[in-house]
Amino acid sequence: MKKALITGITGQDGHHLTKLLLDKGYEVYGIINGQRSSRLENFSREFPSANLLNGDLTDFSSLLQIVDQVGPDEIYNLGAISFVGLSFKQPELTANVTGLGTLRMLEAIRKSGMQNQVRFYQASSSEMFGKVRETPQNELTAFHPRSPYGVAKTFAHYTSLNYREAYGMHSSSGILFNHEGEYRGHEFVTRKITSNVAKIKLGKIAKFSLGDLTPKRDWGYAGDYVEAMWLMLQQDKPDDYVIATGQIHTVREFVEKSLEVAGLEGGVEDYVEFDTNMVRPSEVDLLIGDAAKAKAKLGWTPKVGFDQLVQIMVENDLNIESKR
Ligand code: F7E
Repeated sequence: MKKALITGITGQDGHHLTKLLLDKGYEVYGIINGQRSSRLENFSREFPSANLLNGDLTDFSSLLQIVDQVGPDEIYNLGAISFVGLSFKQPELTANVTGLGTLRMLEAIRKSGMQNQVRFYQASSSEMFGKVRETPQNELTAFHPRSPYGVAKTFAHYTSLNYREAYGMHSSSGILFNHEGEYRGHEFVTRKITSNVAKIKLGKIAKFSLGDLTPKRDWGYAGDYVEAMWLMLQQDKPDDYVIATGQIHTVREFVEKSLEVAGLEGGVEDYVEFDTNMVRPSEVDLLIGDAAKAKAKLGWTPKVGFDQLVQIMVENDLNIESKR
């Protein structure tokens, strides 16, 4: 039975990946930082067979000890300060967890003498493209990050590449564009929209607030994207892959579609107020990915499109909100 170790296991992607790996017969281990949270409780309830170990990406000795103890075949490094807005407020913490955390995990693999056995997945991000140099973005597009988060992910991406080249490690990075779904945190714009639209539909609130409605994103479904992570680690050779839908929509269009799915009449301005606090010091205006390499080499294509994604999220939130 293969063993997989996941950092960030209780997050959105950790949730989908744990399900995928358990279904495939893996023994799943995850690192948690010892703090109780509703996310952790929900996760433990849903996946009682997943083994949760205390450790932290800011604590090298805990990572070394866990890698030694578990002896994993595959490590998925999903743990990060992943909210771009927060990274502007806590840039040092973001650099430490999201950037240096990756270095610590790779060093833990090397120091445990397992660099030839372990396959490593790094959760790289389209935020590395930031102020985009070309459209659509692919694996060869130059990076120009626009946030402390994007900068930290760029450091982590190149560190993963360096460990591949310097030590021959099977270390692959998925440059994932925005991916959403029913386990998305409420701080991200898609979930913020769908949960508030559900509350409006149920008469709990009349309006909610958002920042800039003009940014364009390539939104996919997280359940599809974790399959790409797994596929990367099944290849003979490590490599980097863009994972995206190739479809682009504005934040405004996400609101419009959500209102339509909920059956709410009227326009965006009838329900949304502008919140200046949500405007970022530097914004990423447009992201759209070209996942041709992933299609050709991994046989990966997204199954869920934009309309279905919004439908999944709105219906999920209507269900949750109707029980509260
Ligand atoms: O923002 C705008 C905001 O926070 C999307 C993370 O998973 O994907 C995600 O990063 C857009 C931005 O995601 C609000 O300014 C407007 O332009 O949902 P988001 P993100 O920053 O694109 C990448 C690939 C990652 O790797 C990240 O970890 O929406 N926006 N009004 C707002 N955003 C938020 N959060 N809240 C608002 O009220």
